[in-house]
Amino acid sequence: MFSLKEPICYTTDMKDTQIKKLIDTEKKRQKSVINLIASENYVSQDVLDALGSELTNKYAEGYSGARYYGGNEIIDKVEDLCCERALKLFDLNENEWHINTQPLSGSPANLAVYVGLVPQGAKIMGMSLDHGGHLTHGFKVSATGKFWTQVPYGVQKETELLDYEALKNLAIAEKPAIIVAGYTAYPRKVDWKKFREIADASGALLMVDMSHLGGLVAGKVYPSPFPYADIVTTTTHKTLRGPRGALIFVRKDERGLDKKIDKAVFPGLQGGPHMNQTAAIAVALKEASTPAFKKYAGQILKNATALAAELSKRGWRIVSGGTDSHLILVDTWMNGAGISGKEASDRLEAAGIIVNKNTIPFDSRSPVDPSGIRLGTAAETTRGKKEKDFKKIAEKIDQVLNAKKK
Ligand code: DSN
Repeated sequence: MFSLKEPICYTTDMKDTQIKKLIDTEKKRQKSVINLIASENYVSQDVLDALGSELTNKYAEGYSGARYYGGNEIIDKVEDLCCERALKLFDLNENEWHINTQPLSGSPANLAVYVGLVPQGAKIMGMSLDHGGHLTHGFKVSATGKFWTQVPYGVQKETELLDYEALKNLAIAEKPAIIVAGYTAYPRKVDWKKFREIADASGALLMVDMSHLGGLVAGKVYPSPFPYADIVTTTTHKTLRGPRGALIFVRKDERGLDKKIDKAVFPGLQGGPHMNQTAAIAVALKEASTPAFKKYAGQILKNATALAAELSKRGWRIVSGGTDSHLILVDTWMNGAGISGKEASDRLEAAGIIVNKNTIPFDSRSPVDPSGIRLGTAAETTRGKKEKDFKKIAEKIDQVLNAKKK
């Protein structure tokens, strides 16, 4: 059974002593720090066992029941089970939703959606990276910004929240082929229904990248995008607490989006799927369907609220004024009254608290040394921490960041 108390417990008996030593040292590092990286988590022993299994030996190009190599009878069952569990976890009907479990991670999953559905050169309307979007939402240094044209959007300056009316006007004016909602550094609730209306008003497809939110949606503590989206992508290793990997959910209808996306994943972009990874995702999906996981998801939110409130009480500016998720964006620079995001992140790391520096909306500084840090509560909640622990973490963060000024 998955233990919340000691999730980092894998021991190996490897003969390669160099690699074993590095793994052991990394395990020690993971145990010894407070991990507030919003996109990380600690997987169960069962997930690690599946990842380290003999399934890695098998080539399985194609999809269940239609492979290019022999010997895939058992592999088919693994993929079928993973698909079944993914649909069940998010209360989806197999007549309405198709699932592809093969993308190797989040970026290839998003790329596959565009390769399958968006004509080259057409417009992807996605949030700018510096406002909380992702590279694969059409940013210029990503392939998604080279083969397609991004129509960037952001948050409102005063509220640091999405302005749905402005988004609607932008979409109607630009006519993107696809609108991407779901972010890496937007802490608040997203109104998926409003995005559906915007997509309908502009004739675009609606894709939700819920990579950060997968576990929160599964635990029913964050609104589900499924009633509104045409396509939903998610990584499996963030709040969902599985191995690194990704899933693409596609609405099944006369448009045939599902078939186009399957073809884009294989043979469009990938060869053989990593079936050890698929099995590990299946394990995580089962774990995420338990009442214990629902409680875990709720605790993630309580912890994030407690962390944000305590930091705010201690004088730190929380972007958008708070959080509705696992994620908090802290403005550490505060127009020069505080310290830069890089300095904050370096100081915290030296004190055993791991975070990432992050731009804040309308940042006056550069992305390599921005004005803020991003914090997340999913990993430490897996280790059993509660609100009182996060209050102490906030106190420690405050001490470390303030030390500069003293
Ligand atoms: N790197 C992930 C994150 O930290 O949000 C997104 O890919």
